[in-house]
Amino acid sequence: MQITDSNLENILDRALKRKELSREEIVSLLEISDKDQLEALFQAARTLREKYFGKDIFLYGFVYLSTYCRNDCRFCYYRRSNRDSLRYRKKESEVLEAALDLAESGVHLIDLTMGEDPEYLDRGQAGIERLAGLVRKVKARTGLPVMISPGVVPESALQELARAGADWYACYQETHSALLFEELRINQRFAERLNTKYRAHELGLLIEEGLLSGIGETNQDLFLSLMAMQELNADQIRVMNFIPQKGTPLEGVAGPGSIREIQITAVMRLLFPDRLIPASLDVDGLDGLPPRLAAGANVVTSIIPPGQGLAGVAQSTLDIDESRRTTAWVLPVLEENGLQAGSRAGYRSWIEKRVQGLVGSES
Ligand code: SAM
Ligand code: MD0
Ligand code: SF4
Repeated sequence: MQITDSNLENILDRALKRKELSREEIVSLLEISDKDQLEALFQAARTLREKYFGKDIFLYGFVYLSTYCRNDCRFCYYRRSNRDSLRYRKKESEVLEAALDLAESGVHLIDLTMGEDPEYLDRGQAGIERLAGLVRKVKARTGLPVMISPGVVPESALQELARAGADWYACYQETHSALLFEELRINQRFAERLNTKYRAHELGLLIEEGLLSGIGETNQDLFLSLMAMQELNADQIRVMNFIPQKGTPLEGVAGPGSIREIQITAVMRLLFPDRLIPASLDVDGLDGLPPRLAAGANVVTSIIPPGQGLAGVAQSTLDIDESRRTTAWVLPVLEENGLQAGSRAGYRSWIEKRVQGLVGSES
């Protein structure tokens, strides 16, 4: 049932005061389809972002260092069995060059992402040390915080990565419906993926949790996910619309309308006003940035240096060699939207505060 304007106003008022919202209320926000009501939701999300972050937006450089993967996720272009997909494994020197380029362009963090590449993950200690070596060098050369997105790894590997100086561990559950998870992430274990994030937190790494939207989830499932993110006390949370990929079993399935991701982003901001919430360039490219910022996102991710043969994940090529996934294109968009890049010191201090909060915390 469509929510009334006065009910919506009441819910948004309470969200602005950080009062807890009920399951029905949260689901009703996810169900809004009226244009004016959506705008009211986005306005509230922007107000909360401003309250905790002012006009500051953080920028993440993205280095997809290996597109080899031992997994076969149904939605993913880089799934093991997709012969159509572009495969590469960047050399250390290439990773460093990309990271340095990104650092010079003004990003706040380098995200080192990979498929679950057997060369790194199935070679015991040697593979993990190689990965940890990359983290250490990227950190030393760029002087920037590093996020690592390697997929599911054992606790000993997390330890090694933390020792190498990784600040963040990103690993997206996609959905918190175990049933849907099993359909999407074939032969992977729901609990293992989730638990790895708890272990990472215990080791002092910040964590990013994420969802796929338009992949068969209901709004009740989304509610479950939001609660699971709260339980996990995730430091950064995200949602990305499913983009159908050539050569995969879901190739012919229509993706959701772009509003789905944007609306969920705004609801995330209401429930997690003080967390980092990305607007990824990896879904609708640069043109998709303004509506995501308008929905309360405060990080721009998937900034990729052109001309280096580096790929995106959901959009493997969109806007990359046109240089439109660069800070040079992103910064003017921030300004047009009344926003600005935060300072590096501001980003560091946000991280430090969150890490402090982890010390002695139970989650
Ligand atoms: N391989 C590691 C893993 O799966 O955790 C790390 C990188 S993985 C490629 C990063 C994320 O990209 C996935 O968790 C998923 O949320 C997102 N993704 C992959 N394929 C996508 C698609 N077709 N549409 C939208 N997002 C996608
Ligand atoms: C992004 N393409 O931020 C990246 C990726 C992995 N940590 C992030 C999904 O959109
Ligand atoms: Fe591999 Fe990650 Fe793609 Fe799954 S989402 S197939 S783990 S790269």
